[in-house]
Amino acid sequence: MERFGFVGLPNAGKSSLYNALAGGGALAAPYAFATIDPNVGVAKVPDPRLDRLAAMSKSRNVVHASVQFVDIAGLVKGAASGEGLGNRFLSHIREVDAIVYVLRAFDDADVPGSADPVDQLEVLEVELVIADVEKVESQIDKRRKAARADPSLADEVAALDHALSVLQSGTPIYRSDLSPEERALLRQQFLLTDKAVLAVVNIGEADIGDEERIAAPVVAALGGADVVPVCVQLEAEAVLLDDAERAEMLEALGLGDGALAKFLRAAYHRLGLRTFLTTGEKESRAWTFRAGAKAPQAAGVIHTDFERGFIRAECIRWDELLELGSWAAARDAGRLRVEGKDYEVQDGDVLEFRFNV
Ligand SMILES: Nc1nc2c(ncn2[C@@H]2O[C@H](COP(=O)(O)OP(=O)(O)OP(=O)(O)O)[C@@H](O)[C@H]2O)c(=O)[nH]1
Ligand SMILES: [Mg+2]
Repeated sequence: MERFGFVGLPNAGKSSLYNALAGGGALAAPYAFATIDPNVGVAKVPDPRLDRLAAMSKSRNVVHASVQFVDIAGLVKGAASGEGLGNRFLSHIREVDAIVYVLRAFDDADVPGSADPVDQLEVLEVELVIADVEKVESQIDKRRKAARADPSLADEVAALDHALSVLQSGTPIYRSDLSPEERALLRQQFLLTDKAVLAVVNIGEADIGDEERIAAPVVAALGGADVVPVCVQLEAEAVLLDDAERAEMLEALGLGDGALAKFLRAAYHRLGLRTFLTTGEKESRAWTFRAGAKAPQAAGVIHTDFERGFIRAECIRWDELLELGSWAAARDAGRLRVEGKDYEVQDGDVLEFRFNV
């Protein structure tokens, strides 16, 4: 399963965010390094399309897509050279597929630390960039030597050179001008800043309603990344309530289905993950595939036999199906498309596979 990791200064609210997503379990405390070993959790990705299809089919079982998230220890200035929890912490970041910066914007006299999210982002990026510079420097001569014997490695060396100059100017790879081809050549280095990135701006309760203004400087600093303002404390409290109470509380605050739902959807998307759906009386389910996958690969998510023996897929968009009322009605109306092995599955497709093994 794909994972994203929370990266932030001590007391930014990483463990509180973890608790909000996992329903508790992590120590959240107003002192630095409350977290030492990472907490790993799983969250289901809210999907109103799935809920509506399940209602249509009167499904006995509903299965959401899910993602894994890791609450990592706080990072401090100098971490790349061993300050705080140093390298131990960096190795935990290396293992995740995407980074979620948790940036504190709430004021609380009882909780030490900066409440300026852009300042924090800078500290975090500098540490990750320094670690990457060291990594590339340690590899580049070896690869250059190898390229002398094997000229096919020249492109990789060029990519490392480019990466090094970008990193040395203080720019993380994720917002550099490195091409997708260069990034592919760098993948085996597992650089910390060569990952997908999102940010959660942890706002105070008093700032609900003013999220956009507070998040704006982070949006500007991160360029294209998803930035989701969340009042983490409140979401962590809300998750402990039952569904009705929770909905009422979020409604009263004007938070809709909650900032967490928005965050999870953004994280899922940023990881390159997409959803196709299956629906029936027994079960409605959201299945995860990688953007760009063809029909047989998507079938393989359900079962390897489906991929191996793939014949064709019957397909309709979720909202069209909903409008028609049932799979049988869609078939009768001639609205089920028949797709072959070259079909690129789209987010929100409802599929049934024909296979033969
Ligand atoms: N007032 C307020 N306090 C918060 C908020 N979010 C977190 N806190 C408090 O801030 C303190 C630190 O939160 P944690 O979630 O433990 O922070 P962390 O980022 O995991 O910290 P480390 O594990 O030390 O790196 C806790 O006492 C939380 O209750 C918030 O939105 N508002
Ligand atoms: Mg913590």
